[in-house]
Amino acid sequence: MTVTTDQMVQLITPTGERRPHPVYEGLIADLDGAALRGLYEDLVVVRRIDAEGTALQRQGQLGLWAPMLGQEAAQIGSGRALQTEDFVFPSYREHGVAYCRGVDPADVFGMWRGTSLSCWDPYDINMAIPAIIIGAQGLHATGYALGLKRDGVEAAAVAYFGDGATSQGDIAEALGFSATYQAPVVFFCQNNHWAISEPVGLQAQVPIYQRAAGYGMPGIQVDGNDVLAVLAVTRWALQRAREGSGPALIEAVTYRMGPHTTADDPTRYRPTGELEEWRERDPLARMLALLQREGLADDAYLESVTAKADAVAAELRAGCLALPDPAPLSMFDNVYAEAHPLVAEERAQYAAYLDGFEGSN
Ligand SMILES: Cc1ncc(C[n+]2csc(CCOP(=O)(O)OP(=O)(O)O)c2C)c(N)n1
Repeated sequence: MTVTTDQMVQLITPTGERRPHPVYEGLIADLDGAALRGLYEDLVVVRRIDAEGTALQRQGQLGLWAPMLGQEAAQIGSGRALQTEDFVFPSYREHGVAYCRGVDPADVFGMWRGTSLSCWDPYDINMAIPAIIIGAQGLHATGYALGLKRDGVEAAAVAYFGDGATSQGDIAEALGFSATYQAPVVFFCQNNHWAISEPVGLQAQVPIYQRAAGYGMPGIQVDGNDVLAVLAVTRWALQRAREGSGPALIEAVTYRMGPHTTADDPTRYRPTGELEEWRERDPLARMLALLQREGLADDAYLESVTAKADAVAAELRAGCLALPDPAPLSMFDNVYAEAHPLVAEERAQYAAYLDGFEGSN
């Protein structure tokens, strides 16, 4: 079941025509030809980053990968709405957002390759490490946003999560608590239609964005395959959060075109024809059609986009293969900010265990 409504914000039709909107059109009025071309380049590059992740996993270089294929516009539109001082709390699928935050290519794969317990230093890019516990990041974002408010900092926190996460208590608590305290947090739900094998319609008896009303915050449903609409809507929600008007819930309606992770086989649960239906709404094709209509996509530009994607892919691959194996005991280093007796004991036990191997000294 596809839960969309006629309230869904859309600024580009699937065939690349501009669609007027009384509120959100004005929020992207600053985008000139160069900016539009930049957004398309971003979409192509992050699709390539994602494909590289899948290829590396298939070649045995990564243990696992969670593809974002199909969700590029939701991630680039929202990621490009962020300002440097905003702080992102992602799930495990936000590779496109990480790219917008300027992640070091060498850091993209650390957790997936098993050379690190996370992917990046959160304070390098103002983005927390990937959350594997479904929905936990909603609470982290809310707490961080309350800190921003108390410190009087004009910035916002953003929590990214999937449709399945809305059934998790943590998200319900985060929505309730942030509304009570008017925390500057934007809840960005990518409704990609599947929580592994559970279709969204099973758990969402009303469209997800409508739940916001019950918490006393605005809820907006946006076409998640329309990069301009997502950018406009996220700019709006972030700005009102930064200005002290409290949280908002965005539901970006998109589609996971690949498997849940490289360990999943969606042909076992996906109805026949659904993928083909969503291929017609491909976020990259839509933006390219817009550029072509507006005379912004000549051959030289398209070649430059391909060259950029090739360069990023080559850098990522090299960065991945060069990731150093960690010292085994380093996994105990960042469990707590300060020394902890239980961690110290576990470290000592593990060190003794490693010492027991022949040739270890
Ligand atoms: C608290 C918790 N329960 C269950 C899981 C197992 N799990 C991993 S992904 C997933 C589905 C998540 O779906 P959704 O929130 O829609 O995000 P998507 O993967 O589609 O981006 C589940 C249930 C988990 N990681 N954490």
